[in-house]
Amino acid sequence: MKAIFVVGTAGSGKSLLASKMREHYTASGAFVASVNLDPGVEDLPYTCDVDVRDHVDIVSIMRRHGLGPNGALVMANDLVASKIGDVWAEADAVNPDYAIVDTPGQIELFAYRASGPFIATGINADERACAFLFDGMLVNSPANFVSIALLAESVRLRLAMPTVHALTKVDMAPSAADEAVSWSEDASSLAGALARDSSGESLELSTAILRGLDSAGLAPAITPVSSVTGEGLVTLWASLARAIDMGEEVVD
Ligand SMILES: Nc1nc2c(ncn2[C@@H]2O[C@H](COP(=O)(O)OP(=O)(O)OP(=O)(O)O)[C@@H](O)[C@H]2O)c(=O)[nH]1
Ligand SMILES: [Mg+2]
Repeated sequence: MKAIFVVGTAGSGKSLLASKMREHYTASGAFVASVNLDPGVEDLPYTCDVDVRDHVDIVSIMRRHGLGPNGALVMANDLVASKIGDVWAEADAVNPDYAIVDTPGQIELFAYRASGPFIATGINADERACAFLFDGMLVNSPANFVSIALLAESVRLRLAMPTVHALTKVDMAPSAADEAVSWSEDASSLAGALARDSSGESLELSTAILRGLDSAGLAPAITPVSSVTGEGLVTLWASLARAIDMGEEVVD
């Protein structure tokens, strides 16, 4: 089994992209299991084969602990780690070629909590890869780009998986997407945009972070995609295939 984790900030397009990924691998003849790790989601745009909501029930958490929706969501996300063994056992029983794992919007689960790496390494997969999504609607300034790139690296640091970066929703803001892609390809154009857009301490800080990412070879190459028009998806699938192969090389 190969496992692909779809990770990104809340609303960045994880679930819709996970549905397109399912369609892609199914069309290429593979057996796919879609795994939902988001206990708070109501509707999913794909058929879910393994669902954390069968193990963590947010409505009963609200009732039992007298919590509102936000408090219940925080508690539900904490409970995901304690139930993950059951979730992965179900995925193992399905035994797909690909498990596509849609993750919760609370990205701190993977970026900061101790349970993130535990969740990610628990699945019985031969190879793992991560698709990290930059929300096309958030990457609207060079400082935001740097900030999300740093978050992407925090997640990579924790999950230690080959990672591809996608810029989502490019159909909604095509010219901003072009700009963000040019920043991802050329650190000096990003540095120039930072200098035009900010000053003082915030310019110093964002420039220092960019320098750190760039000198470590970490400035991410991002593939612009739209899950609505399909733009860029073929390129993303190709990068994902390379990332999964990279995992195989590491294992060998
Ligand atoms: N126009 C456009 N809308 C998109 C695209 N991808 C996602 N959306 C929309 O953006 C909203 C959020 O998408 P989701 O796939 O639910 O995002 P998510 O990251 O799973 O959200 P959470 O699980 O709540 O963190 C939905 O209304 C989607 O239809 C895209 O490529 N283009
Ligand atoms: Mg979602």
